[in-house]
Amino acid sequence: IYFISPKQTTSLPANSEKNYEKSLQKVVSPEVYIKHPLQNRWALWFFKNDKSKTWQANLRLISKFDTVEDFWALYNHIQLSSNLMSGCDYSLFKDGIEPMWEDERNRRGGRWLITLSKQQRKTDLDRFWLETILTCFQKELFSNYNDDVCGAVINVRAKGDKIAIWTTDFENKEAITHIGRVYKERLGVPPKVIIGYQSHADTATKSGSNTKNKFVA
Ligand code: MGP
Repeated sequence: IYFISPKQTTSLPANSEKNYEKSLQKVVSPEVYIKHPLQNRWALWFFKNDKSKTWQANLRLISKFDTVEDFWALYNHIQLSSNLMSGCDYSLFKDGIEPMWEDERNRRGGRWLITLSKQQRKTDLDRFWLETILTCFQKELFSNYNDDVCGAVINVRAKGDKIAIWTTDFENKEAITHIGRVYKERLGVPPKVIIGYQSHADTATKSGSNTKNKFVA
């Protein structure tokens, strides 16, 4: 990154605006004035549990962004997950995909689920969620399987918080196992701790409290 010293600016040709702009382009790196684009445009959603309304009516779009700078501006402006009331969610999804089972891109999909103990809200919740978001942004991490990623969800719950990455096709074993392996590694989950992948269809129709795993990592 180069900066213009006062000396340089005064020595620029005073008569030509074009020349001035050209000189400026030479000395100021684009890094300084161009925001860093993300591979996708993302939408952040918020869910607040109001029992008088339907599940879908409780879901609100907060904002969309497609640069690193706009993400941090938003992230620094909103509450940390650990400060939210129980029953709330954040969902971060690629623009055009609604954060619900019913969306065309989620209908046949599922999620890698991280379940946290109550104690982990203090120690792990916020950093796991941020790491989940940054993992989704980094295209090269999921390599060829990036298109399978739909988004990520955090559920703040009294019984234990949950974080998940949602993918589009529960039959795409290759993509799912790759994403699961990378995700587990990124969070620093010890190898002996098993995480599970469940289809939304199973989650939506489950009768007991546990949905069966289609895959584990
Ligand atoms: P939840 O908020 O995902 O988990 O689902 P929670 O609160 O920990 O509950 P548990 O059942 O996993 O223990 C709670 C309820 O919200 C579901 O049973 C559905 O009624 C509703 N719900 C959740 N999701 C993600 C959806 C969705 O995508 N579409 C619809 N229509 N309802 C949903």
